[in-house]
Amino acid sequence: MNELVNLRTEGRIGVIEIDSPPVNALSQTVREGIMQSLQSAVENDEVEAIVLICSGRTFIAGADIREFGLPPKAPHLPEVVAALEASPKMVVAAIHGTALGGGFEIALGCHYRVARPDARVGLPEVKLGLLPGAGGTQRLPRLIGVQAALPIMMSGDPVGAGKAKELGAIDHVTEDDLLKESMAITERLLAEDAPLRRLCDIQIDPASIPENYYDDFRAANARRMRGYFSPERIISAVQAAVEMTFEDGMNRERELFTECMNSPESVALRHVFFAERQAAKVAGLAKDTPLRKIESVAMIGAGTMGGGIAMNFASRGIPVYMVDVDAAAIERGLAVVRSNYMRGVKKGRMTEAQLENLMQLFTPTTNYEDLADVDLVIEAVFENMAIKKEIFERLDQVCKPGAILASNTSYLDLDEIAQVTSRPRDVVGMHFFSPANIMRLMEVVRGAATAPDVMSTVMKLARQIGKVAVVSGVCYGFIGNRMLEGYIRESGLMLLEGAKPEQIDRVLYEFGMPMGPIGMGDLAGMDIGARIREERRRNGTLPADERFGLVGDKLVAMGRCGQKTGAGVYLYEAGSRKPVPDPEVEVLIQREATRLGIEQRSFSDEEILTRCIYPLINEGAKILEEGIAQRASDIDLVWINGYGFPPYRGGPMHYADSVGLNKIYEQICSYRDTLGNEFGYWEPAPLLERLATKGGRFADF
Ligand code: 3H9
Repeated sequence: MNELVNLRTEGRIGVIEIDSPPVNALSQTVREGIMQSLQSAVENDEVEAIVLICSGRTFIAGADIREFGLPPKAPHLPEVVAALEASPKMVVAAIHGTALGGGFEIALGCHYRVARPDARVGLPEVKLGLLPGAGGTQRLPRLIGVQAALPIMMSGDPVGAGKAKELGAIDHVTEDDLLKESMAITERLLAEDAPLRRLCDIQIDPASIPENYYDDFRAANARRMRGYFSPERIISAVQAAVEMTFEDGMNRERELFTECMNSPESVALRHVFFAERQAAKVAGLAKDTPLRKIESVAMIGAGTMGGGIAMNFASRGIPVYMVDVDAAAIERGLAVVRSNYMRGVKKGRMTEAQLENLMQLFTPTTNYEDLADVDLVIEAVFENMAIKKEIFERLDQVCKPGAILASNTSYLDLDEIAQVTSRPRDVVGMHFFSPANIMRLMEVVRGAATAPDVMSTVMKLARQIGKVAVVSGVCYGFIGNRMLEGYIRESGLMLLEGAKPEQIDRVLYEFGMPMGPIGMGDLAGMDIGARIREERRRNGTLPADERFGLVGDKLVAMGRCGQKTGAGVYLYEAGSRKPVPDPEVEVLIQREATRLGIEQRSFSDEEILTRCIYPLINEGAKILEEGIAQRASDIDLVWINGYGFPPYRGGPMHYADSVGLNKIYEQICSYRDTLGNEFGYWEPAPLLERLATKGGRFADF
């Protein structure tokens, strides 16, 4: 029918086949092709029923996201779905891979659905800040009930074919050849004179919805919904499916979809979607760069970090050597691993037998000679250059040629580490974020000498273990921690200047961070920051500013390291994570402020926000210009996946673009003039200044 959609007849069945790589997204050409094929099939007297199938790796993965924001072109997707549903001849969807968003909505417009066992269906629009806008909010509740449909739309997670069949979203699951079996089922349905099941004809009985259902649902999903725009609109659309006629419900869905599409949250989330796919593309790495084989891994350092990292590999069946200075240290580390996996058992995600099988994949050893054959070694000992160098010298002696030698360092100079080996080409940074078995981010640090095949292997491996990998060049703290410095520094300075810890934390929480910077310090353990500052004082990289990290240092000296000691900036009752403001800390801060001649005053929420977030952006601009990050969207991913920056703000660089770089530049200059710039804290990044002057955006750099 056109170059992307084909119609052929097989006996009395018309087969509409979509072939639009990579994921059969519903571009205008595909929509038009479906309409034309459907019309021809309906007009063709030889055709009695239609099977809709896709070639390539998947069924339709949704509307074509690249078309969002452009002027819409007919035929619109809701019309295509309506045409399939209204077809006088039976239409059966044959699903493999993923039927997502508009793809699943197309399937819901068909009269029956057949799927392969490994197929998945879902409505992930919420992840793009949208709602299903081609009838999904109206048809799915009619098909499987509100209580099954709403959670699918709210989580956006796909449902496996088996579960979908149980729910009634799929009619048949087949292991056989999908097309043949779908045609056979269609023949059977024709022979049985089965009705054309049109979901638009179903009415939902309002009495089937329990009292307070929507409020209870909101309360249960409050955390997931916080700050997001579309979830409340998804609920409204589903309510419309119950309370209105199908036609009115569709109109309501359209209104709400348009609101979502125009929201800054959706623009930000769509940016994140493409950012994730862009990040995998590494400058100077050819697509066909060979990969090294990774079938075994060794962890140097079996502490909490090492254990967390190792779990990523074991969970994918890759055996891991756990190396530490003595057996007791390894045992402690493995006990933590076991207890982490045990949580999965308790939640019903795995059986105890599976846990035992996983534990079998760990081999404890204190002997480096055992690492002679491993494909990848990851060093995760604490941040001390001398110790790291010693370890890499040992690894250089024992590891086979071609083994990848990685460091999990979060601050140190990877090139200096690489130079102690005879093979700096094989050395790379794999910087995981804590807890390493959960956090999605991995900074892949590309050293001056890191070989292309090491980069491509680690990028691919990161994806295999479910991480979002972002390439960083070598600098102090790489992308994420380098930017963190200004954020934390300013929160500490504002404490000295009179801001209350709870106000600072509230402002950042309300901005969308999982918690504020002060609470985060208490959670992470303030001794960690204090130790880093001590090391930096020694090597002369800490600003000569007595205020820098002062509150933290004082508290740590008093034994107040944060939650783990029951007290940090806040107090914590035994067994509780709830921060309680402590008047004693207030007195301490006031005393230090007086000693340093700092006048205490009150702060507006706006000032707290900009003083914390703008240094982040300013540092991001430097990182971008220096080429430490490949692109602004990579920086966004680091902050979203490593530090909990709210995805619906698109990451710090996208947020900056949305605020306007001129506004940010002016505010930074104003802080420079009012707060002083003795230590260079408020020196605007040259790139920020340039872009601000010409009305540019980071996204275009
Ligand atoms: C929607 O449907 C709205 C409707 O309700 C209402 C409308 C009125 N469009 O992820 P991958 C590209 S909203 C355009 O690496 P995988 C992607 O950018 C939509 N392009 O593959 C990449 O391109 P490149 C609801 C898309 O195998 C390439 O395909 N649907 C789309 O790991 C490969 O992608 C969704 O949200 C798209 N819809 O995963 C589903 N999808 O090679 C979004 C992908 O140039 N998609 N691309 O970088 C996915 O979740 C995954 O892509 C999928 C495959 C699971 C399908």
